[in-house]
Amino acid sequence: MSIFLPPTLTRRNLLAGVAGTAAATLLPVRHGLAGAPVVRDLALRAAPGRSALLPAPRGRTPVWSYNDAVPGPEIRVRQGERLRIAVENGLDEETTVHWHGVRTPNAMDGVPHLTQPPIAPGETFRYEFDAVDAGTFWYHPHQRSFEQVGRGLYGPLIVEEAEPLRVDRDVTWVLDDWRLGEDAAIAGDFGGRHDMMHAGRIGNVVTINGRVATGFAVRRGERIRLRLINAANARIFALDFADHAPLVVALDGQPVTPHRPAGGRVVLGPAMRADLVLDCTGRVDSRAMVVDRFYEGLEYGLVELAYGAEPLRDAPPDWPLELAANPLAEPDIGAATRHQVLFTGGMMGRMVMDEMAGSLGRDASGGGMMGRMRSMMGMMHGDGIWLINGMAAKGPVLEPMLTLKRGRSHVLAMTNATAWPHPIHLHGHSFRVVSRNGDPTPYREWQDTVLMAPRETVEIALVADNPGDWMFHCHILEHQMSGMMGVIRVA
Ligand SMILES: [Cu+2]
Repeated sequence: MSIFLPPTLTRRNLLAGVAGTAAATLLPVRHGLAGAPVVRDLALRAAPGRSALLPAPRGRTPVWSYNDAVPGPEIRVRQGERLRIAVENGLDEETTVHWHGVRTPNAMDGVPHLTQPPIAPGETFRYEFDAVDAGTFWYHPHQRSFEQVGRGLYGPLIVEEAEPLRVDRDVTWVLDDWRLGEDAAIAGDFGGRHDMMHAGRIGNVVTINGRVATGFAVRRGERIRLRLINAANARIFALDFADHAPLVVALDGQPVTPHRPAGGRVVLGPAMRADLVLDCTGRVDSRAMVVDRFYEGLEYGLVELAYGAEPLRDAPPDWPLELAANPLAEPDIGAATRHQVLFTGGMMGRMVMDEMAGSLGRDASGGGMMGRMRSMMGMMHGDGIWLINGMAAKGPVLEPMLTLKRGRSHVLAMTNATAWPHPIHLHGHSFRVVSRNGDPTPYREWQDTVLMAPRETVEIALVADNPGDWMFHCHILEHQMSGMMGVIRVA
């Protein structure tokens, strides 16, 4: 581990604030004739650059970025508008852009070889899709993501509601985790076997909006909509806002019943987002550290809320907290077709499978899964480290692991028979998380990426209403690259 950063719990200097993404907001050109959707024309260029991740006097870090900024420019449009985005590849290798969480037509989903040919160096690909859902989304390459995202290629995509939530400030924090050397350069050991077998590429420097942050200026009484996006390859965050009690109002862009997060911590696996309503209830001139507590024994202070001397108001405002629902089709659980999905592999994977097959053996209801797990025990060989339903993905062209009948409701009963957490992402759809370990979830939240704990079973439900071949994979990018992905066909 490096001597520098993330900031320690005792750090009190506020020299480096949270850099806004606003400076880099991409201002789209608007078109729109009566009756036609408003079209937003945008341009992104992926290319090598340099970025000041660390405060001076550290040098700028060589990165790969969009429009010479980390994160890439915040794309901000209104719900119902059409985005037309020309992506130019200024890298020395192929790339694509995936619009994470946005329900695009299949051909616009940005998966190389599956939905489009990769964009060659020097070439431009034009993406075009409608912003059907309001919410907090993001964009990143889907080509060698473990290195391209890891070197800084990602940016926020915000779709505003027709009637946005009333707040004093709407703020985006894109979280990332970097593995930097003493020279502030990114360690070049992408795709290392140890990272693939274990928790993925965990770094030693955490940034908010591309900067190591120490202070975030707030005012007493202020209400902030805080949009959190986890753009890290592998780091999971569990943010504790000290004496504050933020309300979660949306997850993965989709509105959820406003609630305090379980245990007071906002947990975000890679690719996941949460919209919080943060009422700044601290005293003037006080400080409160936001602490990331996910990895036990490795807690650190992410950023300090720094109260100014002037209060905005004495008590939190009495404004509505509910967001309007997006136009998602409601799955009919009773009529749904059920599918089993089993995740296996990784370090200590054999041990967990033995243990889980044993406990399922004592539980008559576990029958099919037990047989499946037993039959898979002989398959833990070859160069795939992670498997879905006994298959480790290899190469760019994949046959579907499941076909979902279009227009129908489906339940995916997923079992994580590994010793590691996995954020599982389905492209092209949002799904309801309906149960965990057999217990109904309190909010039946819509997600596009669901974090599964080791040994956990999770049921998700969706209407398969977006036709095409869709990626289904772990968003720990080192797990994805070493087998933990598949294709789900909607036809
Ligand atoms: Cu994983």
